[in-house]
Amino acid sequence: MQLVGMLDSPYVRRAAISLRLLGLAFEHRPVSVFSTFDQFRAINPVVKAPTLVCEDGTVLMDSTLIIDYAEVLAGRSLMPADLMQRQRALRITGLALAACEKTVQIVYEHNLRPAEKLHQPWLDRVQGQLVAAYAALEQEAAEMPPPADEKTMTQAGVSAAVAWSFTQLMAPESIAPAGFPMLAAYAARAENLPAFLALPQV
Ligand SMILES: N[C@@H](CCC(=O)N[C@@H](CS)C(=O)NCC(=O)O)C(=O)O
Repeated sequence: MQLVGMLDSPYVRRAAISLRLLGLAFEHRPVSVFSTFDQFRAINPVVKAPTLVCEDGTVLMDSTLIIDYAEVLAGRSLMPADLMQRQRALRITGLALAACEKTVQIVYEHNLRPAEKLHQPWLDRVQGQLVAAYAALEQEAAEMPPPADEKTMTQAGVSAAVAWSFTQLMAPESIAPAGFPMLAAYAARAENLPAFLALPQV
């Protein structure tokens, strides 16, 4: 099984960390959707990271769908079974994914478009959405005990920590850590777990 994509993508990283936490063996192939577009296209013509090449050669994409497959393969889940706990985990994971998406949109607007075509009203809209996602995540983080070890790590925790680290790496001017102390502390603790240290974003 091969997981294809760079770990500076939060989607690739959450998938990679999840596979490791689930105890699944996989080969990580750090192929870029930008600098090695043709190599990526040879693996997946849609050029989306992460891409999972399954043992039978089937190509999957989208981090959430890859994690869904991995959980069935592993026979266990990083999501709680209890309905109310599941509802909360889904909310946190959704907020984290929205934060990733908004950060990616800011990065793409700055890095992929010519400077004269940068559209400030769009950036302002995305920035507002990013702040809203992190404000809600900060509220949730106030009730998330920092992970003591990997066994207590859930998908909500993985996604929230990966999102936070990604935004701090790629768009630090967008979100000042001082305004989000609980989330920053949670992510710092998560980043010290073996699975996070083994799969660094840089
Ligand atoms: N919803 C997808 C988002 C994946 C995504 O957008 N990945 C980016 C890399 S961070 C990508 O493939 N970009 C290239 C493109 O969309 O053309 C997921 O969860 O995997």
